[in-house]
Amino acid sequence: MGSIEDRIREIEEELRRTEYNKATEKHIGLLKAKLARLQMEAESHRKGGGTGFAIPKSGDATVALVGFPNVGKSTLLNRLTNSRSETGNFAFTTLRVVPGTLEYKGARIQILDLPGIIENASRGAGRGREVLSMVRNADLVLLVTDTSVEGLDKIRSELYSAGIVLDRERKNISVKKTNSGGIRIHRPRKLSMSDEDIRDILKEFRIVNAEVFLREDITQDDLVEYLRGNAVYVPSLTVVNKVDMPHSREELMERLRGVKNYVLVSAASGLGIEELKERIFSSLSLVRIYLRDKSGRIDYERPLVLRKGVRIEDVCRHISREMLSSFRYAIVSGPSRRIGEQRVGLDHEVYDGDVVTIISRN
Ligand SMILES: Nc1nc2c(ncn2[C@@H]2O[C@H](COP(=O)(O)OP(=O)(O)O)[C@@H](O)[C@H]2O)c(=O)[nH]1
Ligand SMILES: [Mg+2]
Repeated sequence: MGSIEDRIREIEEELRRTEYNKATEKHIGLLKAKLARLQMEAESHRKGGGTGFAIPKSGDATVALVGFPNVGKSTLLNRLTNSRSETGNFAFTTLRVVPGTLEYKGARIQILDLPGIIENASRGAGRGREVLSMVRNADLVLLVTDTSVEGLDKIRSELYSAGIVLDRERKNISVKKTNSGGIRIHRPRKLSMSDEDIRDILKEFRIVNAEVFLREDITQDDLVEYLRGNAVYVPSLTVVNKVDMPHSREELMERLRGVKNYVLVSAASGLGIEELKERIFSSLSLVRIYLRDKSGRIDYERPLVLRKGVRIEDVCRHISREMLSSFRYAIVSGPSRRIGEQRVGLDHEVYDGDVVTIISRN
C-alpha cells in the first residue's frame, strides 16, 4: 500500500478508465466516496499556509477569473475594471492575484485575476492551492478559455477536487452520528438512491451508526460532498476569449456543445464585453435597494446591493444595528409591490429595484 497521494492517483486513474453506465454507476459512486475520504485525509496532513495570497473581499460581490495561462485573463480584467494587470504572451505572467473593480448598474463587483490553474493544483502543485482557496470565496467563477475551448473539463475537475462545485445547489442532507442502532434513513417521497447505496457510501466514511435525514432527491455526488464537508457551491460562466482571431464558427459551436452558459468575447478589441458585464451582473443575482431618507430623497447613484432572497430585516441590518432594534415598519414601492406603495414588516422579501423607506420608532 503506497502513500495517500499514490492511492488518490490510483483511484483517479480508475475513475478515468471506468465508463459511466447503469452497471458501473454504483462502483463509481463508491470510488468517488473513497477518493473524497482520502483527499480529506491528505488535507489534514498538509499544513495550512498559503495566506500570502489572501486578498480581502471588497465591493458587493466577488468574481474569480480562472483559466489556463495565456487565454487572456489579465487582458480581460483590464477591459472589465479599473485595474492594470500585467499581460504578456507567455505562460505565468500573473504571479500574484490582481484585484480590480467593475462598476456596473450601481453595483461594485470585485474581480480577481488568478494565476493559471495548473495541473493537479488541488494536490498542492505550484501555487495552485492558494489560488483555489481564493476561488472558494468567490460568488461567481468565470471559466476563461480561448476559441480552442481546451481545458474546461480539466479546470472543472481541479475545482471539484478542491471542494468547489460549479453550477449545482447544496442539497438538504443531514447525518447525525449515533452510538448504536446502525444506519436509519429518513427518505423523502422520491429518492433515486437505495438504502443500500447510502449505507455503502457512509461505510466508506467509516460511519456505521447514524440517522440520515434526506428532504429531497439526492445523488451519490451530493452525499459524498456532504460527507466530505468542505464543499462550496458556486455558479459559473464560461468566457470564450480571442474571438477576433480567425476561427471556424461551426467548429467553435461544436466544441461548446454541452456548455450551458457562455459568452464570446474579445478582450483585445472589446467585442462582447458589454454583454459579458450584463451576464456577470445577472449571474450574481444581485438585488439593488434604493433607500429613501426622511426628507424623501432617493439616492439612485448608490443603492444598497444585496443578494436575491433578502428581506427588510437584512436591509435594516445592513444599515445599522440600531435600525433593526428601532424598526416600526417599512414602505416599499417597486418590483416587489405591484401597485403604489405598501407598508411591510421585517419578513417582506425585497426585489431588485425596490425603493424602501424605513420608519423607526424614534
Ligand atoms: N487576439 C487576441 N489576443 C488576446 C486577446 N486577449 C488577450 N490576448 C493576448 O494573449 C496573450 C495573453 O494574454 P494575458 O491577458 O496575459 O493572458 P493570461 O495569461 O490568461 O492572463 C497576450 O499576448 C494578449 O495580448 C484577445 O481578445 N484577442
Ligand atoms: Mg495573466
